[in-house]
Amino acid sequence: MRVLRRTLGTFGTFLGVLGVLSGSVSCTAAHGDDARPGDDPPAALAPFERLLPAPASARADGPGYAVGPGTVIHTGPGPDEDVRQVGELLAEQLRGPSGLPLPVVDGPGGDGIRLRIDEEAEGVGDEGYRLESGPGGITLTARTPAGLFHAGQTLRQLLPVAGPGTVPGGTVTDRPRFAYRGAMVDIARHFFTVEQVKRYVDQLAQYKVNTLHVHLTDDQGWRLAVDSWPRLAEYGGGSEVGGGPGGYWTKDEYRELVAYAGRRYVDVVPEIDMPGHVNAALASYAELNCDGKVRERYTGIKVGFSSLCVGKERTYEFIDQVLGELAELTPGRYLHLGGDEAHSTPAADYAAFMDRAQAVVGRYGKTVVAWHQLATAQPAAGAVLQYWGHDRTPAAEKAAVVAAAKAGHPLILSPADRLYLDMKYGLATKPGQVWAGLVPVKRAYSWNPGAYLAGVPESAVLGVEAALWTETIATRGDWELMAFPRVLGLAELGWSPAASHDWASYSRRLGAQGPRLQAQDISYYRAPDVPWQ
Ligand code: NGO
Repeated sequence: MRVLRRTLGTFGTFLGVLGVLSGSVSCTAAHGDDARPGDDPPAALAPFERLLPAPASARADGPGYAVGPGTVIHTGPGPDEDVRQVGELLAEQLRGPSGLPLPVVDGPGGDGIRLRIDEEAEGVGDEGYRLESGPGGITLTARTPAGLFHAGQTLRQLLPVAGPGTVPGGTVTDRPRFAYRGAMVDIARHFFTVEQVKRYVDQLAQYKVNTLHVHLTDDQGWRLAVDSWPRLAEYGGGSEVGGGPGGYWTKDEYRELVAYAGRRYVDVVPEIDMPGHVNAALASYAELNCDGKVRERYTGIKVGFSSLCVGKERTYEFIDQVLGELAELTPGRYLHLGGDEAHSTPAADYAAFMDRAQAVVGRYGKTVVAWHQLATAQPAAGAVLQYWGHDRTPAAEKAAVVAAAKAGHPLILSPADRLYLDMKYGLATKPGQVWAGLVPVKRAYSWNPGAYLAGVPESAVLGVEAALWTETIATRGDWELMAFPRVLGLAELGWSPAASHDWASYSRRLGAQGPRLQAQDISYYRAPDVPWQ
C-alpha cells in the first residue's frame, strides 16, 4: 500500500515539476549541454578569487612565490609523522600537474613550501589553516594535520591546472562553517568497487569534504563481508538492480578504503539499513524471516516491502554480531542505522526495534546516525538525525525533526530536492529520478543550511551531505555526471561562511573549476547556466 503511495507521489511530483520548471526544461532543450552560442568566454578570475569552497578570508598582497624545479616541501620544525604524511600526499598531488620533483624534507628549512603545526594559531579552528605566500615561499599553518591537509588543497587551486606557476603573494585564513561535510554513496543498488569509491574520495577531499557515508546494504544487495554471517555477502551480495552480478567488499578492502580516506582526513560512516531495506539479508538466511522462509533476491527498485523480524531474538543476535564486526572495522565515531521507509514494520515494532539497535551501537562505543524517521521513535541520547525531506514534506513530519533537534539531536541536512544527486538536473538528463523534483545546479546550491528548517538554529546543524543513490546509476560515467558539479555546491555550503553565499560569485568560481575537473578526467555535467572556462 505504502509502496504504491510513494509511486503515485512520484508521478504527482513529476507532473508538478513539468509545470513549475517548464522554463528551465525548455532552456535545457534549446541550449543542449554546452555554453550558449555567442557568449563571450568568461573572464579569468585571479587565483585568490577562484578558490572553491570560498575561504573565510583571502587577501592578495605583494609579490608571490614561483613554485619551480628547486622547490622543496618542508615538514617541520620537529619530526611529526602525520605532518610528514600530509607533506608526502601534497607532493604527490602537486607533482602530477606541475611536473616538478618537489622533494619532501623534514625540518623547518628555508625557501619552499613549509608545513607547520601551531596549536595556538588564531582563526583557524580544528580543521582550518592559514596560508601565507611571499617571495621566500609559502607557509601553511594549522592547529592539526587535518588543517594542513586542507591548506594543501587550497594551494593546489592557487597553482595552474598544468605546469609550474607562481602563487600570488597574500594570506588566506580559513575555517569551515560546519563540522560535517559529507557525501553518501549507495553501493547496494548497483555495486561499485573500492577503487571507484577511492577515486570519489580524492575528488571530494580536494574540496574539503570530510565524510564519506557508505550505504552498504539494501534490498538489492549486501555489500560487506561479515564473518559471523558469511552468506550475507556471498549470496546476498550476488544481485543488484537490473539483474547484474552485484558483488561485495572483503573486510580488507573496506579497511583499505577507511585508511585511504583517513589519509585524506575523510571519515567513513558505514550504514547498515534496518529494520527495512533488508531483503538481501532475508534472502540469505531463512532464520531472519518471521515465517522461517527464505526470500528471493530482489533486483527491482521498489522500497518499503521488507522488514527484519522484530519479535524474534535471533534478529538481535544478528544485529549485534553485524554491528560488532562493523564497529571493529570503523575508527570513526558514527555507525548509521538507516531506519528509513520501514513501511512494513508496524510503528510500535519500529520504535521497539530501534531502541534495541541503538543500544547495540552504544555498547560498541559508537554514536548513532539514522535517517530522520528515527524522530518518530525514541532517538538515543546524542543520536544524529539525517533529514532527507523536501519542500513538500508534510508539516507534521518536519515538526518531529525540529522537535528532536530542539531536544539536542544534531542534524545532518540532505534535502532530497537539493542534495540528492540521483535527481535529474533537467528532463533531458539520462540517468536519475524525479520523485523529489528536478535539481539544477543552481537549486542544489541556493539554500541556507543554517536557516533551512524553521525553528532549528544553525548551531543544531552538524552539517550537510549529498547523497548518490544508485537505482539508475550503474557506471562511473553516470556517477560523475550526476555528482559533478553539484557536489561542489555541497562542499561550498558546508565549508564557506554564510556571508559569502551568492550564486553569481559561486557560479563564476564553479566555471573556473571546469579545466581542473577536465584535467582529472571527471565527466561532469556542463550546466548551461554556469560560465565554464
Ligand atoms: C530515499 C530512500 C532510498 C532511495 C532514495 C532515492 C532515503 C533515505 N530512502 O532516500 O531508499 O534510494 O530515496 O532517491
